[in-house]
Amino acid sequence: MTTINAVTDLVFDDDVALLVIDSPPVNALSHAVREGIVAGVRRALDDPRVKAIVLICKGKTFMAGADITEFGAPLKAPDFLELEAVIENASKPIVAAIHGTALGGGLEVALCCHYRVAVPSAKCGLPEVHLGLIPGAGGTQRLPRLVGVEQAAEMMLSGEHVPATTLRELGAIDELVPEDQLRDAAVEFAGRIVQAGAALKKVRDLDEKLHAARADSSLFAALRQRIEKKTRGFRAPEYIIRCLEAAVTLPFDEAMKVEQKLFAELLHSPESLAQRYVFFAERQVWKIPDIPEGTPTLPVEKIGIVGAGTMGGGIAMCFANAGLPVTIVEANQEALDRGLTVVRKNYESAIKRGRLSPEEVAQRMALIEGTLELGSLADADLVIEAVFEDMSIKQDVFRKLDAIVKPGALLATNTSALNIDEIANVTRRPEAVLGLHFFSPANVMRLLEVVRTRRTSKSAIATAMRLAKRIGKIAVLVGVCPGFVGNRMLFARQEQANAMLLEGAMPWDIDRVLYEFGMPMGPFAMADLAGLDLGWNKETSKSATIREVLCEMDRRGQKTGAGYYDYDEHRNARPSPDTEKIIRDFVRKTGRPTRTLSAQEILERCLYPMINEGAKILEERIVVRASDIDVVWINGYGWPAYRGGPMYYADTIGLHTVVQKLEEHAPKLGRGFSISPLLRQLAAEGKRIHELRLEQ
Ligand code: 3H9
Repeated sequence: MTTINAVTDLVFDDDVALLVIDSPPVNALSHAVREGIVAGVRRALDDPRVKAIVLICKGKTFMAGADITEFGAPLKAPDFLELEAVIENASKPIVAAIHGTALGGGLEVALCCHYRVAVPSAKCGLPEVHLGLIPGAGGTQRLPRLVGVEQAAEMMLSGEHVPATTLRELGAIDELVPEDQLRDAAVEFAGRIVQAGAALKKVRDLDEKLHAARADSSLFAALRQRIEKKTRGFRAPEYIIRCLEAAVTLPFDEAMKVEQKLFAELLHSPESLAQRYVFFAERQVWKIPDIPEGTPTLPVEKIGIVGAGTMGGGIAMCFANAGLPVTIVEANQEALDRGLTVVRKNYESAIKRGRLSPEEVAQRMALIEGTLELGSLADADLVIEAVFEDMSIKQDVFRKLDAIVKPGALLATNTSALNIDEIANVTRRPEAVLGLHFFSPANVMRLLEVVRTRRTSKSAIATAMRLAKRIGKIAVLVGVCPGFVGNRMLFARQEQANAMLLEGAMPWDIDRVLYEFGMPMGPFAMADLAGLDLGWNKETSKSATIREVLCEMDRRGQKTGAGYYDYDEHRNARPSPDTEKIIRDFVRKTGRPTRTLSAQEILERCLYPMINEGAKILEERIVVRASDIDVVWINGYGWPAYRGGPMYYADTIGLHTVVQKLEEHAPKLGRGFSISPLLRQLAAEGKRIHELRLEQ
């Protein structure tokens, strides 16, 4: 074995040299890795014994891309293009041996190798789009030459990791090799190449797979149209399409220049900076200062759910999707049947959309059992309560569960706002009680707020966080406060949105501003979707708010065809003259003057109070770091990732400006409004908030 540098070795197997990369955790192509590969390839090329080279990685994965932490400064030589030229132009065959995930720059380097072998479990992808980037090391040019423009577009625009088995069929992988024999099989493959005197295949020279796109003049327009809605506000998807257009219209080297230019532009764009911040923020959430790795966790293999409503059913699907058996308990057969029918319908629509096979759905449904007996939960490891949002009902459920469920098992509530300390206090196991706040639809939304009470044990928290990862959620640990992180900040926004209606704005004026900012919808469209009658009671309704008046007129949202908006049969919303009249009449009765609110005022009054609330959440140590708040808003409420979350956004505006504007608007912000001392302090010191983390 020859050590090239700290992260690469050259190992000889007869006349094949294995260039072994060992740079945990994900073999990212840092400066040291790039340097090691170039030096290793050169050494192998210079060695007359060597007839072929295998590029292979140690650890859990092939190279997972460029080292994102290096993007802040110009890349030190050798850069990607130099490295790739050394590989592609090598006079001896180079074979990439892929396991784990070959992603981004990692896949791009593999595409410069003359051949690629992979184990069937390996996956490949160009996920740069999630970082607000495009593949910038030739991926936009080489991938379409191997798999065709449409497939390449799909991979780059979705950023999805595609199984090696699929890529073998598409022609990007030359051979699949047995799972536990990658090294030997790759050496054997390289030996065969040498024996056969096979050509040194350069992907850049291929052209055939581009023909179809050249012949289809409507391809790119159709692509743009298809992604328009989903990628609104993001810049990278459009740049990916431009690179593909270059691939089919320009010679390789010219098209590479287009890729380089667009990559460089994106690298410094505010969108990519924000998305790279989000990438690391989403990995920080798992790190909890007082709960170190290795904290003992409880085995969780059986789940119980109380309540088969929309939330209960969605939560059951989350666990069944991860292969965990779930028992759902309902109070009566009708509600249980209704709940299970909704679950089945959701799965059936997944079959229709090609997301799941009928067999997979059958397996998942078989994991979900419905019952009317709370006693069936006796041997569950975790029970999640998802009943009506009412403290006394929830406390009653917890009392019963405490008596039935085996000692030590965790009891969780899916409450979105209630005080979980008060729920825990009615049990004899407060240390095993916590909140698991799923977001609706629970089987779709990635966010999970894991709520610790004053008495939740560290082991219970560690167990919940591990379980969240297992079911594919992104979990943020939060403390108890009304609405926790997400809804508490949402309340702050809603209060202002409601107030602005009374000052003269219409629901669609406010929604439009937030939609244009990048949110999937504004507060009033969201209320219509959720149903205006959530928590509304016909008997006690007193026309005291606009919402109450709408409900009294049976305008209860999308489900009744009218709410703040009017809806057609396809649930398309249009501003409602009826609502406008209702609002104007309501305001007139209050005797308040109305005025025209500017888009800027609407934006500031919706977002700055949220930022202020976020700062209070930090002051109160409800989260351990500011970036956790951003993760909540991106994954739970559709805050646009290219704006990095409310706390990150605050820093792009400047805290000084945020405070100044809050002061300016203060008389309109409600009697209970006050500016967070922390926000004031950071603003006065010229500091930033999104990097703030609290010591325990
Ligand atoms: C690119 O390649 C650009 C090129 O086209 C052009 C260049 C000119 N860099 O996710 P995990 C860290 S852009 C630096 O928890 P998993 C991560 O922060 C890149 N660090 O593991 C974490 O650190 P910590 C395109 C990275 O097993 C640790 O590794 N590639 C990178 O759940 C473990 O990560 C991508 O976008 C990186 N590239 O998932 C792939 N990747 O422990 C990004 C990870 O301190 N990576 N880290 O918190 C992934 O998708 C996942 O990490 C992966 C493993 C699927 C590989």
